[in-house]
Amino acid sequence: EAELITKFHKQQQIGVHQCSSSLTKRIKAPTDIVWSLVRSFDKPQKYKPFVSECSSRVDFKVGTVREVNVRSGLPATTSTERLELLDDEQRIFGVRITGGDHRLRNYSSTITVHPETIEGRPGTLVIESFIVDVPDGNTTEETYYFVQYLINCNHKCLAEVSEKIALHTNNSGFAI
Ligand code: A8S
Repeated sequence: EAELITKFHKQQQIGVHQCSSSLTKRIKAPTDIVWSLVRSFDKPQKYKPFVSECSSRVDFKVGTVREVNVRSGLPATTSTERLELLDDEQRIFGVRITGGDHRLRNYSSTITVHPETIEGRPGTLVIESFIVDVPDGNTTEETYYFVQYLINCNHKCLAEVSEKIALHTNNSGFAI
């Protein structure tokens, strides 16, 4: 795990008013299922519980920008996000937030998806790293806490959705 983080999530130089960290999640579903959800830049609402709508072209590629609407209850309504990295071979997905009505300036994240045997079955290790400015009026600790809470919610739902799909899919990969 530490090795994968060093290899795929090299920390950029972080500034004084920035914070950065990485979070991991183990999912009891095959890597193909998890990766197909993670890579769907046009439909983050498939697994992100705070996203209500997303306007992105279906034929997205690196450089494509999406506008995401956030559910009420959070200090945010919209987010403008650019696809920075999409590598289907190594399963690397990178997004940068370029604007929107929220407090996370210069937010950037990288997600990698790795096969791993869990309880003797094909499972998946997800690693997500982020870097963001600490907003004026907040401490670094508050910023970590807020972002980690959101990412952990995303990971929990990603696991639930993936595991549900895995249950309804037989070994040949066809839905039954
Ligand atoms: C992601 C990760 C994050 C998303 C955050 C941290 C966000 O969509 C939400 C609330 C905010 O205040 C900021 O990969 C923002 O989704 C749920 C609108 C960016």
